Amino acid sequence: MKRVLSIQDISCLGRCSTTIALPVISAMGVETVILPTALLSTHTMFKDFTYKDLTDQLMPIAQHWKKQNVHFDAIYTGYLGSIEEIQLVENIIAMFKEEDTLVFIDPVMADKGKLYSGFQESYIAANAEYCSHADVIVPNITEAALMTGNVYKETYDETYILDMLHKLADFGSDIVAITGVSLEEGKTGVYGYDAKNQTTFKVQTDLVGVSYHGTGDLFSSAAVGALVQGIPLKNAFQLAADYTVSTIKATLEDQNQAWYGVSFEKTLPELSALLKKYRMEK
Ligand code: PXL
Repeated sequence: MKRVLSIQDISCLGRCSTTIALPVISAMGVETVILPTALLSTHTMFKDFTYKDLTDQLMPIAQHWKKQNVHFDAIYTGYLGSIEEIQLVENIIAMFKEEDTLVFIDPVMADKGKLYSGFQESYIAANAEYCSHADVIVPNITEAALMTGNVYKETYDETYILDMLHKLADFGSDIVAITGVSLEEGKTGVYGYDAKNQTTFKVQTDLVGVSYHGTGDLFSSAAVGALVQGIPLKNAFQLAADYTVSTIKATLEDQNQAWYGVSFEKTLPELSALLKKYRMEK
């Protein structure tokens, strides 16, 4: 069985980061080891959330694992709470990265043109430098704009996206994929660049027109779960995008939906079906 290390916070209530990565990647038949970067009562869109920083736990936990000779097929990082944590996680990646370990970085820090609560401007440059340690990075448009120094735009054209893809590729990862890119009416998706082959790729899904918290984490988790099982890049992203859109639609239909996240539990059977389909196409 493949094994992924997921490094991100635990937001106890709110369905994001670890509470998405653990069930979603596990449901894809992949062992999911978690390294929590912080413990929050909820994610940061709630008012008055509690925050217990776990920076001092990261290295002792990693060193204990090192003694167990554990191997990770992928290391997936999401929300990291501080520049200090970024630096520690860089060391942890160096400790565990082997030739066949995929390093997948979701540089979580912002959306809709704004940094998430709690992040300072200095975090942007640190996150950009951190991306150089990845094989794959998946910023959303806001994160891409912040890290490249481009102006954040709500309406844009292909040139704007391509310019950011090339600038992001200069940070050093092999694959750069900007999420939430909508270049056609009624459609959204991922616009990617493979720096080794100097080729671009696009993945498209329906644009549902509502946005829910945690969809980025859902997309990344599904993409990691697919990639680590050898599903080719474009198919892995298509699977993740299809699963995310299907979950957004299911959330919209859910009479009892919670405002704070997606009802991804409803669509886990669909994820299994998608995985089966793409495994057969492999
Ligand atoms: O979904 C990204 C995310 C993860 N973790 C925490 C967050 C957010 C986004 O706001 O607040 C704690």
